[in-house]
Amino acid sequence: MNSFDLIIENGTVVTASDRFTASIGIRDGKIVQIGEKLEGAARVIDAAGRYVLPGGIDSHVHISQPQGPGIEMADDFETGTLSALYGGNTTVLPFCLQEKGQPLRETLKAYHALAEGNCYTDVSFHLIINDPSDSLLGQDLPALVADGYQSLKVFMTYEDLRLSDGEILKTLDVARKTGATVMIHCENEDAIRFLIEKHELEGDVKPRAHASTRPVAVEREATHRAITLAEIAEVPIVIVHVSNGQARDEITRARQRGLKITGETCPQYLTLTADDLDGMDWEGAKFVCSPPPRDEKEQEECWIGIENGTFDLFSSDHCPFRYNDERGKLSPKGKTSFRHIPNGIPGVETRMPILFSKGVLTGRISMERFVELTATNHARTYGLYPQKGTIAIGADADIAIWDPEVSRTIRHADLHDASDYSPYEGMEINGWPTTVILGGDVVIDNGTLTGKKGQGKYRSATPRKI
Ligand code: DUC
Ligand code: ZN
Ligand code: ZN
Repeated sequence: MNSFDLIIENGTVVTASDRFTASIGIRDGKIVQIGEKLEGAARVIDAAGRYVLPGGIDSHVHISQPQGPGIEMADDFETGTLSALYGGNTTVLPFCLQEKGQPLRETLKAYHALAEGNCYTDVSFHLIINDPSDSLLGQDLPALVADGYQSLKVFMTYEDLRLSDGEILKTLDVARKTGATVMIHCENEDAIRFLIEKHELEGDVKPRAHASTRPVAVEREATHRAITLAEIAEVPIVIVHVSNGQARDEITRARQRGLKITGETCPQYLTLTADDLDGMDWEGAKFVCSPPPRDEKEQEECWIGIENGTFDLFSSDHCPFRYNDERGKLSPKGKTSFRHIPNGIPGVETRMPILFSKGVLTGRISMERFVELTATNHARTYGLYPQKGTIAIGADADIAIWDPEVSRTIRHADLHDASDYSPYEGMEINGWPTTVILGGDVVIDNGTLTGKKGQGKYRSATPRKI
């Protein structure tokens, strides 16, 4: 009888802290041995010349989230996780949006029903708290955190989602007591409203105005306020999708004061600019997301945050809408003003190849830092470590084998999400994950899908230690 179901040999194994050549022995979905030369497996993969990394974890994706009337997100759990898998991810963390007044257990039940049997990767959920009533904060949320739903997002923007400072404080207080992890979307809604009205009065309604009405100051102020609220509530927080140097510096200063702030940035802030929203006709709508892409100087500031450790997480904020579609970016209402264009861009499949190509292969960051930014820190932050996010004995055998010699041009036609465009169309990329292993099963085999829908499972999370 074989000792292993699968051996991966001759590859360069990289974790957040180490790099070594070794064989990995996998049995019953777990990594059971790491050694110089292993023998006795049903299948052996020769990974010579390739990197053997923990499967990617994208902790910021939106899938099947209900939108306003007539608008539909492009991806469901099938297409969203399939696209994630082809981009080297083995776990994604989508958001479950609480409708106003909806009990959180009902919210979760609805998303579990959407995910069950449909996922190609493992999933774990974040909650979006939209209605922090006394009963939600007093009973429902603490019970759910204890049940393994340990992360939640609150918004400082979007008219129908934003929480007041008082509501955020009360939510943070629950997080302090329960060990929940709070992610905060930092943009000042009142300032945005003021600017939107001004631009519309001047007849400036094109997609580019989306960026002008959400300037850096709007994000910097809200980031500072979120950090201040966390300081008052005495709890760590995650500042998501940081787009610029000024917001990044708020995180740096907070850490210098001893606060535990986790920072996240995304590919769009390294590679896109507000000028992309200026496309012909309404093409700029393809790049409408919040916070918006900035300029080349701010791209560089975000790179600095990646290099110097201010950012702990590199996520996609995958939030896909179709472009040429009345239910997407070109909705009848969306064509009347930038303020009605659905916010969000696809990117779960291209997240890691972009950072690998533009960050690792250019020498800006090490392979170890790449692993930390794209897998390990996500597992640590959201209670999935060490089962996920590393290559170690006892961990889930979730592995992506990267070929640094592959050269590709990003074409949406080659991607697997259900949108109809990529904001990164035409970008030249070196390096791509060619083989992906989920729970010990080869699910992408040299670029060919061998995994099955439903193979990905829900994974509950462990709350922060309090
Ligand atoms: N901004 C968000 O906050 N969420 C989804 C997409 C976006 O652009
Ligand atoms: Zn957000
Ligand atoms: Zn988001």
